[in-house]
Amino acid sequence: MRDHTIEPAQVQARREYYDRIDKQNLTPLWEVLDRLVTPEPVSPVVPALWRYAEVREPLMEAGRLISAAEAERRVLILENPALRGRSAITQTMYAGLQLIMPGEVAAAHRHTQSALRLLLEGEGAYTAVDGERTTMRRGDFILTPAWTWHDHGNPGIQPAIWLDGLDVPLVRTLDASFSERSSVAAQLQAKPEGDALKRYGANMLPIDYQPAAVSPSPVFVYPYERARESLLGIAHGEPDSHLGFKLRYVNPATGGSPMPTIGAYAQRLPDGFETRPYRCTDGTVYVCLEGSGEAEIDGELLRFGTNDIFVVPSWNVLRIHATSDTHLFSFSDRPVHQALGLWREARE
Ligand code: 1HN
Repeated sequence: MRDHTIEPAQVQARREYYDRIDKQNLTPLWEVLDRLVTPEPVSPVVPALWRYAEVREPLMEAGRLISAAEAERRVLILENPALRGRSAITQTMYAGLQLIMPGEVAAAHRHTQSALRLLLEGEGAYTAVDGERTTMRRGDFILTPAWTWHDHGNPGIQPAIWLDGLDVPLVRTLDASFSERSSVAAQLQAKPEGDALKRYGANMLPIDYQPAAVSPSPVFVYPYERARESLLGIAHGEPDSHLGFKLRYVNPATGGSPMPTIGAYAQRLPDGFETRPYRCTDGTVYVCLEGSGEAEIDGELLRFGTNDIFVVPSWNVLRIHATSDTHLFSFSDRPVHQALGLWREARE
């Protein structure tokens, strides 16, 4: 509302009017317009960090309290402190830590929410996506695109812990959640392990492959080994002053994001590197895969080490200071912003 001087009687008359129309579910726009249409994003989301060493213990405790079979998915949700009760780490994204103990399976289901996994600890577990298994190694980025059947299992001897990232809050906002449980716990292995990576992930595509207009990547796993090799292989060049060495994961058939609603990134900051102040509209979840550092988010300092997870809200100014050679994985709803013409960044 623009500044005007008004009489006390007028103030009173308006208040009575607002109270009256309130009962008809009517609200005057002029009282809320400034909060709706802000000159720049004003996110209610707050910067937050989860130290792996501190969440690992309660997660292992969940392993003793409830089976994967009973829980369906044994996950502790990383809730943004400003969004408690909403299963959200940003306004559109969900993050959680999932534990699967040796011998356990998490039964097959599918849903319209898109999901990613990033293995943090314990090797030997697998995720199966539409009939193809992928054994998860640390740092591997694995997709379960919308409406694909997926189940997990751990035939190994170590507990497996990974980060789940999903577009749950976005799909909820759109009221577009559908899901289905499979009649079988574990999908039949219709294809040998590694099939998709060979067909689609080697700078080649099947001769007659045509991606649909809105299609997720046909590659289900982006091995960390490969991403790491790329990050190290470009280290001879000049790092970007705001981003260090940063690459985005792509759908190899389109050059677009791995999934329509979720973008994912791998970043290397050499020891001692300090990024210049940077902001973008996509609130972003970061995972430290290697190294350590300090993230300064709108002036708040968060110290992170390996396997720690932190969240940077939309349009918050981010600076990262690497205190050793640091590799960060991150994900966000950037493809949604970009598809809708909403994405912006600012570099100081
Ligand atoms: C889900 O399907 C998984 O398949 C993990 O492992 C976390 C969080 C919300 C909704 C579905 C999984 C999930 C989820």
